[in-house]
Amino acid sequence: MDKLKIAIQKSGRLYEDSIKLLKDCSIEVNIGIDKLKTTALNFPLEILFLRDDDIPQYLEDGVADIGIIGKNVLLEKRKKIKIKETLGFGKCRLSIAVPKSLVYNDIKDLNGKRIATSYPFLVKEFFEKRYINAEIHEISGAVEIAPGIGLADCICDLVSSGSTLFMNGLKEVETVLQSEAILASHLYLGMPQNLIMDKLLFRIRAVKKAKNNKYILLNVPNNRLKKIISYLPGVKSTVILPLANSEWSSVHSVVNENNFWGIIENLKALGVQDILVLPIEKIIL
Ligand code: PRT
Ligand code: ZN
Repeated sequence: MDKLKIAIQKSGRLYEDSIKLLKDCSIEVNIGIDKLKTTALNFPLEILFLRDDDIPQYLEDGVADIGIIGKNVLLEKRKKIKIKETLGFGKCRLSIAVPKSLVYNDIKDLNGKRIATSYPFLVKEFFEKRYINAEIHEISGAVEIAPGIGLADCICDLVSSGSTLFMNGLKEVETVLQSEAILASHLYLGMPQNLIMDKLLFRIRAVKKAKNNKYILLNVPNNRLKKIISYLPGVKSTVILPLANSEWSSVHSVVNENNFWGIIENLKALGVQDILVLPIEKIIL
């Protein structure tokens, strides 16, 4: 078959963003009612909708060629698969939390404790590396209620806003893993799957790069032009266009989201005016 098979979560926290990623890559997907699998309309891609926990095994077996899963699931399952790209969504952390009332000084306070988790392997590894001797109880869901019903002394679970822990009278004390969605693949892809995956990766990287950057246009007094453009990295170099008012120029550049506000503050202080900030759809270098 001349298509690349991608496994994505059938429903849940990664579903919407996985579909959006394909759309951002200009891949049109028609999702039928049964939602077991579908074929992209304008790219050689077959999409399989699965439970996230099952995806690593399907990737190892080659039932799916590539898949989108949380790094937490990927590392816990320990299947023989390759990480191809981090995707920047589904961000969360796998954390240890204890009852609020427990006085917690450092990790040694977890010695001898019973800890409930759906991530027994990652927790065991975390404790072993730190010489902590705790009793791990594997449970598959509603981990946060375990201390309240006397099943465990503390938990290790995924946290994003922290409100679930708060509502259950727990506080976060250690981070085991920072996680986000990952694109992973079967170890040995044949042809043309390998080629199609590279094409898809090329698009994903262009989309990711665009998301992390903004296009900015600003009006700059000519006497400070040199100084101002030294603050603007641009993709290759900054664009400078003359304005009708000969004392001013229009400057166009691309600025990374991470240091965006710092750069804007510096530019304002140097007398830049009329700053326009535009989203970028794709960056292809
Ligand atoms: O049905 P299926 O098995 O496919 O889905 P699932 O129920 O196992 O997974 P799902 O949809 O809950 O999560 C899929 C993936 O999303 C996870 O493997 C993570 O990689 C990622 N992710 C990101 C999260 C969270 N954020 C998250 N907050 N997964 C789960 N949670 C849960 C957490 O377990 C806890 O119950 O949300 C609660 C905590 O959230 P806050 O905001 O209250 O801290
Ligand atoms: Zn799951």
